[in-house]
Amino acid sequence: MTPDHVGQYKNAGYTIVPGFFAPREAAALKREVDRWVTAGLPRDVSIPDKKRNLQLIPLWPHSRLFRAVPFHPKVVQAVSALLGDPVVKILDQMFYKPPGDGMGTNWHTDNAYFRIADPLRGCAMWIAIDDATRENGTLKVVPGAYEREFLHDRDPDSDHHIRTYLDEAAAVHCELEAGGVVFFCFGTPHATGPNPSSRGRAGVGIHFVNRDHASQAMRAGDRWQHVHLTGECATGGQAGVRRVNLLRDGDGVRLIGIASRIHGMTFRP
Ligand SMILES: O=C(O)CCC(=O)C(=O)O
Repeated sequence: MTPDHVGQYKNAGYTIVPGFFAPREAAALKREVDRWVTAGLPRDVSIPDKKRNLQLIPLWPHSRLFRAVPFHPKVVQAVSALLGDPVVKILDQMFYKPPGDGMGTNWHTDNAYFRIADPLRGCAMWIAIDDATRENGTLKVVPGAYEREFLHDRDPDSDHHIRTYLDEAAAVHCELEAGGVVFFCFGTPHATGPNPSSRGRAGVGIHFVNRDHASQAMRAGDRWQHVHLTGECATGGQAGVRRVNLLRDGDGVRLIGIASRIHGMTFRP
């Protein structure tokens, strides 16, 4: 993450970082995703008779590796530079588009879900798990639109998503080899295309927010994680730390425990 990347993020609401993860790291991430797909963990969230759009959310209960990813020094440096400290990770998810009938995810902004006042103070890190091209429906973003208010409706193609409608003439197709990353802020409209190709394509989205700009719902901690990456509550993800993070599972009820036990590892693929 260079100053140019940070400048582009602040001006355009997104930035693309090819090769963010080293090939060895990218291969480890893909192994995890392949394991979930083979085990049938992701759920098809398209409505019946549509093409398939498989989603797994959240990821952290399923993978020590993905619990560790936010603590990767490169990730901490990047989100700290983009959002300012203290940074908290709140969510992770994976979308898998099967070959042939893989369906895109329609246009939306993450702020339609998260609702923070300054859309630049929260971002997604979208990781290309497979090479992501225009042909297999890579991530698209609309530059410079993050301050606009986009109305969202129920997404007729999905059983729980919402969507907006926009003129996508200005959209940028973020083509990336596996391991490349797009950072985009909560206000940036984004979508993915269908995957008519002969190979599956997966992307992982991890969401971060500057804690001081979090919404009331985020502070309440019922729906999203509070994994402190920087600031006085940061654990570093290492064993032996004393701070307790109250992390809750998908039902929003179970106290998961001490952050060091949850995140007690460094990023070692
Ligand atoms: O990868 C996808 O299909 C959708 C990604 C996305 O919309 C998100 O991470 O918010």
